[in-house]
Amino acid sequence: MYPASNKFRSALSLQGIWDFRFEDDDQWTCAYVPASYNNQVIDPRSRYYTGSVHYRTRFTIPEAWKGQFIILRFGSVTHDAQVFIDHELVYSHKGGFLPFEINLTGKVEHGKTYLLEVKASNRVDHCSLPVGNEEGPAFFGSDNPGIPSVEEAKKELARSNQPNFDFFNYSGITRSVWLCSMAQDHIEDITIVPALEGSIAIIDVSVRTSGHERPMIEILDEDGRIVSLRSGFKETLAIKNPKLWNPWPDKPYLYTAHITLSSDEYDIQFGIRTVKVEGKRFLVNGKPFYFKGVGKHEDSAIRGRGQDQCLNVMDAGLLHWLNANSFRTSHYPYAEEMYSLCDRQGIVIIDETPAVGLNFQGKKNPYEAPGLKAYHIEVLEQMIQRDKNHPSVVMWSLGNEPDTEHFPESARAYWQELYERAHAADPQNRPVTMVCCQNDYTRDLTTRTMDVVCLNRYYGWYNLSGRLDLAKRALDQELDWWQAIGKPLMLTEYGADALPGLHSVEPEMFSEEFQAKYLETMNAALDKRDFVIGEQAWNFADFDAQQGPMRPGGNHKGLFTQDRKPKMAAHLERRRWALISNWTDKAGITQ
Ligand code: BDP
Repeated sequence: MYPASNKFRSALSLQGIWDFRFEDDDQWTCAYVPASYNNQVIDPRSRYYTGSVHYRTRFTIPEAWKGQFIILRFGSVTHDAQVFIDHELVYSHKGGFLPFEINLTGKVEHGKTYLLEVKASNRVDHCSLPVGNEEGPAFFGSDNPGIPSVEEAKKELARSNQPNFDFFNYSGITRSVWLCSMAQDHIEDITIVPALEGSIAIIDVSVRTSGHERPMIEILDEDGRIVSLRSGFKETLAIKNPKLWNPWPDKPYLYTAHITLSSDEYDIQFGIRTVKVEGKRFLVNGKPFYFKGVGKHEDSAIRGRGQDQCLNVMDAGLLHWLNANSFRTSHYPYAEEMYSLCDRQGIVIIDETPAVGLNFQGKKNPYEAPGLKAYHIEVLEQMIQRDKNHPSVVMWSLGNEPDTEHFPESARAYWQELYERAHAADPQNRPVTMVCCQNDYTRDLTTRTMDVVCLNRYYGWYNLSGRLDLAKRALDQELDWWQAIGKPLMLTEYGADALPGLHSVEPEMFSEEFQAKYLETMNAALDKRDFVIGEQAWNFADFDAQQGPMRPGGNHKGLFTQDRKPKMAAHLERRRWALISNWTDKAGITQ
């Protein structure tokens, strides 16, 4: 559970400037935690370093924590972490986007100061998530296969980090580090499942504790009034005429579950809302919902992928400004604080695992990587466990743009198992999807098995480049094909790079005019289709990517620049989305 401070619990943040060094250095320098080190540490190695770096700080266990249960919690370390206390290895963790906790109870003395060291590795490979490409080339290398001198030089690439994904491989201690204390008898986990029966909300609350005492469960409204209460480990509570959590601009009403033991208490905010796929519709609170929004990244100029609450508040505000209602956490689970903010701001989230890059363009079957599936399931289940109570989360994305074309049978078997695991792991049983790469869709056996068909399409950009007339025709033809599949569909990515300030009288590639025209053209194809339940432009803002011939200073498909200034396309979407209600029912049967 997320760290809390109250009359029984303490959470001390270890944020600040830590000692930092690259693996082979003996000298320490400084790095701020939480943040990626790549931009802040001015060193020629910082940007494209491959391997491990070390961080070091000291912490003291307060005298007042005697007899308490004590944990050290990392929001995330990208990608792999080894944690040492006074030079002794106490924990190893694989994966860069989810929290981990180290139980220090009984292992530390009160009043004593300890040296905390973290060794963080940023290597990615065929078995990591996100996926690295051991052979190279990088995602956007123009590698002209076959040139002997290039082939010779490329052998060196295999030794370095070759991300098989289009975002910068930001590394380090990227999210908050907390030292937490609570009573030995404490609340370990809370699960909340809301349902609606007419005008009554039925709320199942399960509480797991470390002891035997029955917890008290109270539900408070936004004015702090108790609206329902019971004691027990697994209880059903009812609220008459509940106020629902609805996406902005409706009110995202939040109740608080206040759970108490004689030695502990924990408050968790939750919303009463339901989600369900029915026929061609995506229902939120029983009403057809239309996704308007973007794919995002955790990305900013100085902190890199480092947790940044100020930026999150600004981004949520800009999503409102756009008249958007949703985003996808492309291509990894984001910092927990963003989900709580979206609960409050009424922003709908498609929550994605870090499974990006399972695609080697047919040169290799990605599904044969040893141990990958088991690890993927572990990450998926941990993400669902972490985010299960957030009303903002309405759908799980198992991964982004895997190969479903060259190894269609392996793909179907692999993703089917993950799909089932996601449904089984989610107490709220939200819809599950996997985001489909632009490919020969007629060969794809997987995408159609998901609850919602989610497509990333770049007609007019990576193919039929610049020819929006033909791009529209091609998208239309493909949408005809999906229509016959009979599932709800959304575009989870479509867009064009626009270099901010580059203009052209006629829309030409890389100009702001082209980006706006591109989105307008594709939107027109979506508008005609009753089974299209949403549109998420790629991307919210320009973001940093691996260097390459198509990435001048990063990926420029943002509606905003990296420092959040709107491009022409942002104004276009803002005008468009003002006219599309959240509750647009394109199939038109209910209204
Ligand atoms: C898609 C990927 C996304 C990329 C985007 C692009 O899902 O990560 O950034 O294309 O090329 O293939 O801009």
